[in-house]
Amino acid sequence: MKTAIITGASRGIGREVAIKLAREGVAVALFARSLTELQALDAEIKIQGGKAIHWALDISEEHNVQRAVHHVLQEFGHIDILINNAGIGTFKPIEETSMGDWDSVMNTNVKGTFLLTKAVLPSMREKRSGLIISVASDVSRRTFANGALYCASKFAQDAFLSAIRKEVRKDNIRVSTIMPGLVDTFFHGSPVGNPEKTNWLKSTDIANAISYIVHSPDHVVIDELMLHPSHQDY
Ligand code: NJP
Repeated sequence: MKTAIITGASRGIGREVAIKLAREGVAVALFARSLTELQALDAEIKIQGGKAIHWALDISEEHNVQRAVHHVLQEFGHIDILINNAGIGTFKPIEETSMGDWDSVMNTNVKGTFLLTKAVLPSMREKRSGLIISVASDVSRRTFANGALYCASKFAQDAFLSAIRKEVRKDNIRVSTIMPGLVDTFFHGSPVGNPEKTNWLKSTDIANAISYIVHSPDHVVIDELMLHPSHQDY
């Protein structure tokens, strides 16, 4: 049975990815900070006949990331897939952006991706296979006013993953980066289903893209996949 760690599994894209992969027969390890939501999702997956475990953590804390990955290895025996999905954003003029904003966005989007990737690599290298899929953003490649911090974090995340792709290919580990445009999730505190988000991508669109990568044959590396809602002006 294939296994996957999914960060940011408590809601939005990560939750949808976890449900889809579990239905497809992947054992899923659900990571996020909100224990109650993780417990509910874990139970939902099990009711549907899937296999799940969960671990509540902040992905920017190295010790907790190491403990969580260790727990997954003990429970599942191996890790085939890491999905770096957890992420946050703040959107405001730079003079209003605090050190606290800087630290929380950079620590989640960049440091979290670094810590999870670093933690899973030894076991993937040992079995000479693995797939690391990360949800970056279309703003890993473009910028917009009042988005300097978020764009900087997503450019950095993308650059980190692009270099890692070259570093780990000799061990048969594939690294894929998804760059979505606007997705109707809970991102930045906005409820799912707000009328202005009607034409946005849905979490299921991103889950389908991730499933496509997961089920691609071993000799195929999907380096990058950018997708937008057809109505987005970018
Ligand atoms: O957002 P949301 P999305 N440690 O808010 C978790 C990217 N993206 O699904 O910890 C651990 O519904 C949080 O869980 P909790 C975006 O940059 C989005 O849209 O319990 N987990 C929740 O499960 C991000 O990388 C759009 O609060 C942490 C999840 O992250 C990814 O898509 C466009 C955490 C966020 O769920 C998924 O975001 C785009 C931490 N420190 C890229 N901090 C878009 N929605 O339009 C947060 O280009 N989480």
